[in-house]
Amino acid sequence: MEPLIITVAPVGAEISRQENPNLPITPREIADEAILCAEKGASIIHLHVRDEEGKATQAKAIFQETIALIKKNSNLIIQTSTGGAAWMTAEERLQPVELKPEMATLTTGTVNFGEEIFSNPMPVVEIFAKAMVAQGVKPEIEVFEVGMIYNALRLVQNKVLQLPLHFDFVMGVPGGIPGEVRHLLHLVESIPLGSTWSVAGIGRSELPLGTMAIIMGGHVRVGFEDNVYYTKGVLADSNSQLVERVARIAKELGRPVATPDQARKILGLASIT
Ligand code: KMH
Ligand code: ZN
Repeated sequence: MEPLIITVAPVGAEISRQENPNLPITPREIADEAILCAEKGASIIHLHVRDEEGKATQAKAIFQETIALIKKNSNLIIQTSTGGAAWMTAEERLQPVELKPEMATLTTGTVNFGEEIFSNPMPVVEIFAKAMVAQGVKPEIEVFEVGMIYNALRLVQNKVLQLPLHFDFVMGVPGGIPGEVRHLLHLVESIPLGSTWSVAGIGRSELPLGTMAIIMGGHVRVGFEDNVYYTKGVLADSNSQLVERVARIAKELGRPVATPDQARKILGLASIT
């Protein structure tokens, strides 16, 4: 099996310090956390940023500052969010792609998101996909529901995107596909042969689904964006604690953990250092 790519999603757009006081917020805090995660085995950072008040923002300048700090002390693959927060406009969400990160997320459909709607009509998805292709940014297809796989494949049919695609199954969002193993099996069976995939289990599904992915040859995303607990009722001290656990389980199961350059090779990224 190829080495395991661990993605860390340390911030997200929705989590606050009320839910976990260890949430990194400023560019410096996010970068410091990212570097610790890299030391523990992460090879990709799925990046959201916050403004001075701690509110989610897609402002290019804050992304730029955070990315520069991360790159100074790590070789992490930068994957900027284009999901942002559900209340943002599409124009706002797309801004970080102009910075030409190695990767960016591309959600290929609309989904209920707790009390909100995470809106991604296909014309908007197509604009996002074309912007990524134009900037040489590899999309990670964010799948909150099985239909989103087929929407992504329609973009391939229409020659907007090319195979092989890399999918991330975000499972357990209230309103999206539940974080259950039977659904993970169905998602994996639904993507074309030669695709790569990772799973981001929300809340208590993070660990079991991540473990399944290690066994099945997929990849794993962990971090406070998805889950702020280490075990039931016990908050995680840091994102790196969650990364370290996945790396440890992978090693126990005989799966090596990818370096960022190994991850670049697996994902077909151009920029092997
Ligand atoms: N915050 C969610 C509404 C992404 O980063 O691409 C969307 C999200 C997905 O987090
Ligand atoms: Zn995100």
